Formats: sequence, structure tokens, C-alpha cells
Amino acid sequence: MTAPAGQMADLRVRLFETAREAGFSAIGICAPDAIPGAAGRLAAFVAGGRHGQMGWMAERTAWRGDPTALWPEARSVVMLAEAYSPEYDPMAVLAHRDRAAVSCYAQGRDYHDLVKKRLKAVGRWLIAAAEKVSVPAEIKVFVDTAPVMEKPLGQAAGLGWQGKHTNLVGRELGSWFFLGAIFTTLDLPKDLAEEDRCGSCRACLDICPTGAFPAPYQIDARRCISYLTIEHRGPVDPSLRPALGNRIYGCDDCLAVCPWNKFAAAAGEIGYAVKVGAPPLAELAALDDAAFRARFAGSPIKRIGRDRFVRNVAYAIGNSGDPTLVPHVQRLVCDPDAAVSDAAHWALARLSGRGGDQDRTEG
Ligand code: B12
Ligand code: SF4
Ligand code: SF4
Repeated sequence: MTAPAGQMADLRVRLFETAREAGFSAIGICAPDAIPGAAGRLAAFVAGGRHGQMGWMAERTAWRGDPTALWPEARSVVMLAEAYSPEYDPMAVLAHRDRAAVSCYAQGRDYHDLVKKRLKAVGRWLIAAAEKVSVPAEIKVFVDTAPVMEKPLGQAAGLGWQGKHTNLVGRELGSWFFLGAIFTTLDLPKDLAEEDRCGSCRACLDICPTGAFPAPYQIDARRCISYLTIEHRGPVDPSLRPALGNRIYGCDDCLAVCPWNKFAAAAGEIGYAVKVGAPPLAELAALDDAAFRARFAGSPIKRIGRDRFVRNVAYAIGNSGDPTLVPHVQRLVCDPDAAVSDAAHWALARLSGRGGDQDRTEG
């Protein structure tokens, strides 16, 4: 939309204020054509099979790799960061092997709901503010699930850079933040892209329990514990199971070690505060479908369903080294879900010293 530059500059200032008042920790704007390298890297990622069972990553790649193809009328991409920084050490739970390690991002309410609600509020404000100066505006809001590459867009909008672990890191934000996008037909003034500030650091690459980084800045999702515990259906490759440790939903290791997190902005949204905690594995292994749904209502954990969740719990019990947990996993041997039953067999064998990869250490 063409409008006087001064009008757009003023709208931009007020948009930034509104986004901060709404609770976002940072905001930046880039052009829809600001990520020309992303499509090729996405193509290489998919061609290498690095998306594993996430078949949706291989679909609509023309849109995902190029925001101008997704919505040709868009003139600006407003990128927003929402902090969820933990107030505790996310790695501490890894030493309590009879308890479940649940990633910080999944401790509270589902971020998809919280971020989307906020994005829509800011978007509605933008449309109304543009209307007041007689500039028609349209918007579309995205968080996570649309074919949009949020990290390169976030870097182009100046929110941070894609670190060697591939996630976005900000100088003041650290890396504990979610991303959301507002595409708009308004031609707002743009920000400068942020530059890479990883330097010679490689802490995230070295800590990864499964060796999921084939090279700095590249991930093979098939080896990432976040993928294995959340996205992967059916049995996990036995060679990777010991490295899961007690992580039953997501993994925080590569973010937790990043030195830039000492500057991390505090989480403004109380919805992300610890709710799930680190429950005993014994308790979680007993969940049936109804109990699982009731316990994780409103949580992102609910998305993976009871079977995948209990499969993960069984792997964690296998890795616990705690023989008192044997009866809790024994019950799962006859589970109707084949992956749960397989995980239970594996856990029993590992606890009795008959199976698994006893020499690997984890967390
Ligand atoms: C698929 C996906 C996953 C997959 C794959 C991860 C991945 N890195 O692609 C899995 C399930 C493993 C995953 C895990 C996690 N995810 Co995730 N995920 C996504 C999703 C839906 C798409 C990401 C994507 O496009 N991947 C495809 C690859 C090709 O793109 P890319 O990672 O940007 O790859 C770039 C680099 O490889 C780089 N590159 C390649 N070669 C080279 C070479 C050089 C020299 C350089 C400089 C760069 C470079 O270029 C590529 C393009 O920019 C986004 C949401 C979205 N719609 O964007 C969330 C998202 C990235 N995830 C997020 C989060 C929070 C996580 C976890 C931390 C959750 C957890 N605690 O368990 C972990 C982190 C694991 C990790 N180290 O990445 C956040 C990240 C926020 C942030 N601050 O960056 C996002 C943005 C969701 C959101 N809306 O907030 N995720
Ligand atoms: S989330 Fe965990 S498993 Fe995945 S890349 Fe980071 S450290 Fe590795
Ligand atoms: S841990 Fe080091 S290499 Fe990894 S993202 Fe942070 S600064 Fe970059």
C-alpha cells in the first residue's frame, strides 16, 4: 500500500509501542523478499531427508521458502518475539533420573494459543490505526504451524541471528523466545538484519546428546530429541534411546548452554510458568487416555497423545537405572499400542542389564 513515508514511520512507532504493551519482548520488520537464501537451504534439508516423518515440511515448499509466493500482496513482515525464559536451570532435572524432564517451553499453556491471541490483537490494532489515516490494510498472522520460515525472517527483521543450533538468538533476548509473524499489505519501514555473533563458540554443538548437528548452523531433525519425543511416530531407533535420558517431551540442552542467555529477557506471560514440573516417571507410566487428556488439557503436551507420551516415559524408565520402576513398565508390556509395548520390553531389558546400550551416558 502506497502512503506518505511519514505516515508509515509514525504507524511503525505506534505499532512497536502497541506490541510491547501487548506483552511481546521484541519486534522488527522485514520485506517479504528478505530471505533469498532460505528456499535453497530448505530444499537441501528436505532432499537430505532431515525432516524425518514431518512430511508437511516437504509440502508447500514454494510457499515456505518464499514469503512473496505465500502472499504476493504482502509488503511487510512484522516479526515478534515472545519470551518464555525459565527461572530455573533446565538441565538440573536431568540428574533426577526417576523424574520426567519436560522442556521449559511446554511447562505451561500452549504457546500457539497464547501467541496467536496476542498477534491477532496487535494485528487488529494495526488495521484500525491504518484505517484512521485512510490507508486500507490487510493482515495475516502466523505462529509455528504455517508454511513460513520464522527464524530467517526473524533474523532479517533484526530480532536476532540463527545460532549454530539453528534457533534465533538475540543480544538482549537470549534464545528462550517464541516467534510469531504478522504479514501485512502495508509498506512499513524495515529494520536491518542482525548479524551472526556466535564467533568461535560451539557450546550448543558439543552438548547435544544425540549429535543432531551434522555441521554448525544445520540440524538433522531425525536425531534431535525434540523431534524424537514430539514428532516421531512409532518406535525410536534403539541406538538413540539411551541418549534420550529422562527427556520425555522436547529438549533444552542446546539452548540452555548458550552464553547469550545470561542477557535473556524475563518471560512476561505468566501462562508459561512451571505447571507440569518434573513428575515421577512411575506416575506418568500409569496414565490411560482419559487421564492423559485431563492432566494435559491446555498444554502443548496434549498434542502428542497418550501413546507417544507413554512410549517416551517407558524409554525414560529404561534409562533410569532404577530397579524399583520395573513394575511400572512391566504393566506396559501388554499395552495395545505396539510402540509402547516395544518401549516397555526395551526398558525391562535395559534395567535388567540385558539390553540397550549400557555404555552410553546421558544427561
Ligand atoms: C520443524 C521445526 C522443528 C523441528 C526441526 C528443527 C529445525 N531447526 O528445523 C524440530 C522438531 C527438531 C524442532 C525442535 C525445536 N524447536 Co522448532 N520449529 C520447527 C518449525 C515448525 C520449522 C523450522 C524450519 O523451517 N526448519 C527447516 C530448516 C531448513 O530451516 P532452519 O532451521 O531455519 O534452517 C536454517 C539453517 O539450517 C540455515 N543454514 C543451513 N546451512 C547453513 C550454513 C550457514 C553457513 C548458515 C549461516 C546457515 C545455514 O539456513 C536454514 C534456513 O534459514 C519452526 C516454526 C516455523 N514455522 O518456522 C519451529 C521453531 C523453529 N521451533 C522452535 C523451538 C522453540 C524449538 C525447540 C527449542 C523446542 C524444544 N525445546 O524442544 C527445539 C530446538 C531444536 C533445534 N536446535 O532447532 C521455535 C524457535 C524460536 C527461536 N528462538 O528460534 C520456532 C520458531 C517455533 C516458534 N514459532 O517459536 N523444531
Ligand atoms: S534440542 Fe537437544 S537433541 Fe535437539 S539439537 Fe538441541 S541439544 Fe540436540
Ligand atoms: S551456544 Fe554458542 S555457538 Fe551456540 S548459538 Fe549460542 S553463541 Fe552460538
